[in-house]
Amino acid sequence: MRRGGAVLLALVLAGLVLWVPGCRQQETPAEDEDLIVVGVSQVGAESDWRVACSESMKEVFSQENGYRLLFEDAQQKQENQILAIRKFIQLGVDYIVLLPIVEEGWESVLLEAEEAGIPVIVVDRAVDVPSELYETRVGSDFLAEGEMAAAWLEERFAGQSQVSVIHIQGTPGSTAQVGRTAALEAALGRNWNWTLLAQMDGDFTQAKSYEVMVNFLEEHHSPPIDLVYCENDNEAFGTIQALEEYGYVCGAGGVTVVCFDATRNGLRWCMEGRISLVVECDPLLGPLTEQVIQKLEAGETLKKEYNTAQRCFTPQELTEEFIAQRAY
Ligand code: GZL
Repeated sequence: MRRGGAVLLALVLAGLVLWVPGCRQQETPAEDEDLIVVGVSQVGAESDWRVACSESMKEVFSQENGYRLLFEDAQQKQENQILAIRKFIQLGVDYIVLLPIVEEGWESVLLEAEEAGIPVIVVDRAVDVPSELYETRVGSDFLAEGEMAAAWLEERFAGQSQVSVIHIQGTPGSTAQVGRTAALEAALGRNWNWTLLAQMDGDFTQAKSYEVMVNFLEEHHSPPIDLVYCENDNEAFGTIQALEEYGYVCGAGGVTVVCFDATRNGLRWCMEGRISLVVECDPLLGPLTEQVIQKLEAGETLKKEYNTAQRCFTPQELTEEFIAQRAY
């Protein structure tokens, strides 16, 4: 019996998993005992991107595909992720998939997973631990994403004598925030005529970004703003809502707003012209994560990182037909 099968049995006996014999054609314990049990610790549901990412994980780690998925939503609290990992260890899952909220604070719990002999796969953001504590990371190159945005912005503002910038950051200490911030800060260093008016934490949510932008506009009596650099789509939604309430025009001839993710909603706001540039960051990480598990099952050696591709979108190239057919 796979270790995971013992987990399944334990879960059923503990009443944690409803054993529904009728839910499959030939329900046989042996078949279920062959399932690969995967414990997924997810950040939360803070953004459209995160919701799409979770759906991708649930879709790929299905019983039909040979998996038993234990999915834990941490409500954006690292302590809940650590509790979830410890639960997975106690249950003796076959694999732990960690989507870490921030980079720091994982060494002790990943040491526990290593001591339990459970492989850990890091997905999306990175963890700052000795590399032997996880098999690989599957996710984006966030610095490269930011550099794509910065290059477009330097062309957009070439020749403009003064550029006033507001920076809405993602969750402090998350790899997406670290990489996207580093790219903007490098651009600020290269362009002496760019002035950073404010750097505020939008925590990747629409509500927090709206709140911090309203507070800024109140406090600074709606100053001239040329560029708002938002570290995800949802921050752009909140920021633009606040700017428009204070009489700003966002888009051509007004405030240039750039953001990251390229969810359908983000692309729609860009097609309408309110967002000037969206940098794609693929949330559909389930299939790549499953490929990694299959490689581990086959005893294959892994690379330490598998990056997803990304591209930029501007209003001119977007249509409703194109957006509607997008997978997220
Ligand atoms: C990026 C991911 C970020 C998204 C946000 O890979 O970590 O977290 O950009 C999400 O939308 O909240």
